[in-house]
This record gives sequence, C-alpha cells and structure tokens, in this order.
Amino acid sequence: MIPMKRLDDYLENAKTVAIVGHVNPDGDCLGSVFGTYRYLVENHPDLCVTPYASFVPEYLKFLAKDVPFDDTDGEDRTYDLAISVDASAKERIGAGKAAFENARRTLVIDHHETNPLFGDENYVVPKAASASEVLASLMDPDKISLSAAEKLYTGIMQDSGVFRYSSTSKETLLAAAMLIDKGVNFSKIIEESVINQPYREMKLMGEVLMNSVLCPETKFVYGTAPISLQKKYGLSSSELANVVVELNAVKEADVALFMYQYEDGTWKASLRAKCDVNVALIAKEFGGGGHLRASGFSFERDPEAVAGKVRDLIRTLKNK
Ligand SMILES: [Mn+2]
Repeated sequence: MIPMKRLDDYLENAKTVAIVGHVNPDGDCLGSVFGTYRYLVENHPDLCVTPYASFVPEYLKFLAKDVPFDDTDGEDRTYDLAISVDASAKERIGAGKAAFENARRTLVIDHHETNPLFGDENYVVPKAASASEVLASLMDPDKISLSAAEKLYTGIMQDSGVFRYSSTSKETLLAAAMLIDKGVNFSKIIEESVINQPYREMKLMGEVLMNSVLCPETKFVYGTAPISLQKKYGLSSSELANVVVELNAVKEADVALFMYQYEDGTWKASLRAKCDVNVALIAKEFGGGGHLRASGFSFERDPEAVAGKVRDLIRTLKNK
C-alpha cells in the first residue's frame, strides 16, 4: 500500500525537527528514530534535525555510528515539528519528551493498535509488524541511502523476530526486500544484533538452564537468577532479557517463567507462552500485566512459592 502522503510532505515549512522514540529503546525504536534522521538530513540539507534516544544498548551500537543523538529531555528547545516513532502513547516517550510536548506541530508514526493518536497528525498502521516498516512505506525508495536502509532493516527484522512472528506480512517482506536492494549486509546485522551474545551472558544462561525445573504434566518450565548468580558473571538485571526466550525454546514446555532478583532483593518475573494459555491473566493474579503470550510481574520473596502458584494457575487455565 502506498500512502497518500510521503514523509517529506509532512515537513511542510518546518526548519527544525525533533525525532523521538520510546523509553528503553529496542531495535525497532532506534531503527525508526535513526533511519528517519538519516533520511531527513540526506534529503533535506536545510533542515536542522535532532534525533533523541535515552541510550543505545550494546547489541545496537552499530546503528548509532553516524547519528549524533541527544539523550536529554529536550526541554530547552522549541521545534517546528516533532515526530514520535514507535511510541504507543505520549507517556511512553523516552528522551526528547519535553521537545515533543513543546513542539509547534506534532506527528505520530506508529504500529501499536492501542495508540490513542496523540499527535496533531497521526499515521498509525496496526497491522504493520514494526514502526520501521511503516516508515519505509512513507519514504521515497529512491531517496533511501544505505545507512538509512540499515537502520530500518534492523527495526523490521528485530520487531518481527527475524521474520518469524505472525505479524510478519507480505508488506514486511517487501519492505525488507526493498532495503536489501540498497545493499544492506543483512547476515552481518542479524549476526551482530541477534545471534552474538557476550560470553558471560551465555554462561549465566547456561547456569539458569542447568538449574531450571521442568513440570511435564503442566508443560511448564521455570528458572531463576538470584542476585548472587548475576554478580558471579558481573551482570545486572537489565542484561537478562534473553533468558526467558531460551527457556521458552524448551520443546517439552509451552509456558516459561524466568524470575530474577534486583539489587534491593525484590524479584521480577517474565512469562512466555507458545500455546493458548493466556499468560497476561497469570501476571494479573500477581498484580502485573502484559499480552497473551508475554507478560510480567514483580514480587517480594520466595520464587519457589511463586513458581508453584503459577503452575497451579496454568493447570486451572488449561482445564477450562
Ligand atoms: Mn515497534
């Protein structure tokens, strides 16, 4: 589908533009912010464009090599236009939130179904697998450079789980094909941002898996990473996001629970399902929330007791 308006048409008479994304930026968020930045500076040399990002995680560092991003709130600047990409609500904007709120005009580009259309203008495509896919459709393909293409490709590939989530569509693959045609080294990007993991993270993962418990009757697997284990490998709770993904890959289980401890002694639980057990309902029982197949909650103590309760809830949900 070719949109009525190109990204370039939304600029109108703007001279200064801010681009913002969401808190805890992921591949789609940074791919969208940085890809839009490169597209605008390369094709509109008179524009003054500021990309905002609160931080860039290690596995996405290659995206930032030609993007001088600003990690502040941007409260000291008033832009002609602020573009929010991949943020599902105004409250979800990370760096540059004040810049967005104070801008003369705002544009929201997103793919979240729940987006309340918080911009003056909004282009939200809920069936798109990523914001980067939406942006690729808004750009003139002839004006997308290799650098912009690398960023958008990374966003599309990351948010579609390397083209395997059910959100992946013909449009997703056509957008990726168009970007590959620009010369994107896709195998290197997938290797760097998906396959390669720091050795100490893999060792921690190995120990979590070694000590994990599989409950064959409920097809449930759970593992824990107390603070002592994280310290052993010099890791913090923010570097453990992949563990639950690995637990969820256990063939004999269709629900996975990973519990990890924070510095202050409290715990966070991540749930994943590859069947129709609604893990959002389970998280809700503990005061958390999330989606059908991915959810989370926090708790104070005793991961074994929590795992036992989760197992009982899975049994109840499966017998419904
Ligand atoms: Mn996204």
